[in-house]
This record gives sequence, C-alpha cells and structure tokens, in this order.
Amino acid sequence: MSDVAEPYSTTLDFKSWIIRPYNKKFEVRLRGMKNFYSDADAVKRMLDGGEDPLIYEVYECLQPSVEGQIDFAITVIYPGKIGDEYNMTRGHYHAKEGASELYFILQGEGFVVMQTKEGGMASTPLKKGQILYIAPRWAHRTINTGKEKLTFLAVWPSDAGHDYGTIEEKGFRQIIIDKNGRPTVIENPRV
Ligand code: M6P
Ligand code: ZN
Repeated sequence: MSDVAEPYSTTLDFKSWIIRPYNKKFEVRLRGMKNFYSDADAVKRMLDGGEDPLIYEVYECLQPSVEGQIDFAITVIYPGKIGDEYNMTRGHYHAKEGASELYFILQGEGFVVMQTKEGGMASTPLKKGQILYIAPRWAHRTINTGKEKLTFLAVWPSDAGHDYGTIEEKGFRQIIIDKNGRPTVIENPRV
C-alpha cells in the first residue's frame, strides 16, 4: 500500500478565498519577475527607488509529479501596474505538451492571455464565477485589471511542468495595458 496516494481535503474560505491547509506557498515580487514586464525602464525606476511590490502569491496543494495525479492552487494577484502594464503572473507553457489546466475565478476581474508556439493567440476577460479551460499547448498568463484582488483556483496535472524560458526571453505576443484608464490588449512591442 505504501505507493498508493492517500485521499485528503482542504477548505476554501468564502470570505478570504484562501485554502487551508496547503503544502506550499510562494510569493512573487517585482524583482523576481522583472524580465517579464515589457517596460524595462519602469521596472528599473521602481527597483532603483527601493520599491519592490508584491505582485502575486500562490497557495499550492502539490502531489508527487507523476502521471494521474493533479495539483491545485489558489492564486491571488494584487491590483496595481508596472508602468502601464497591469499586475500579472509570469505565465508559462507546460513542459508536457499534452497537459491542460482549469481555472475557476473566485474574486475580482482581469484577463487571461494565451498563445501557442504555432502562432495561436487568444485573450479572454475574466470575472467572478467564470470557469476557463486552458487546452493543451496554450501558454497562459493571468492579469489583474481591477481595483481589488484577482483570485482563482487552478487545477492541472502534477506532471505538467512549468516552462518559463520562452516567456521570460520574449514575453507574450499580446499584453494588457492601461490606455486612458481602460484595459487594452496590444501587441507586445518587445516581440
Ligand atoms: C496558477 C497555476 C500555477 C502557476 C500560478 C502562477 O495557480 O497556473 O501553475 O504557478 O498560477 O503562475 P506562473 O507560475 O505562470 O507565474
Ligand atoms: Zn499551467
């Protein structure tokens, strides 16, 4: 029986939208994702000025990375902008190309941008209650364009793997910026 995983449960608090217990938590500040923002000058100005805002945090329930297991997590993206670009996750492809993902939006509003290595591009506005299916091969980044936290539950295969390299180097082909007070999807000038 020793190699059989045990069932367990955790509880989502409907006020704070945090799960407890979780088995791993990580926080990402601007310094930890500085290459992911398109406005390098704005990033440098903030960091040089001693500002290193918390962009998002993730409360994870991770299983061993083997086929058949699923991981899940609550992600909280804080409201804010770096230059004109809204706070967001780094975004990634799955290392295992056949791996998909499900998002359930709990709080706030924003966008998800998605793309494939074959040139596919998609962006979808997100609001509370929405369930988003991210098909295999689509890189995904979530952006908070609202004034409150954007919080969502994500579920993905434990052996999917996170590939950040391509995104860190080139960025997403579409980014979401504040244009005259409105979230606007534009082509990334960096790509
Ligand atoms: C969601 C999932 C996680 C991911 C997290 C933060 O919870 O997609 O797999 O780690 O968002 O996104 P990223 O790792 O791209 O910064
Ligand atoms: Zn993913």
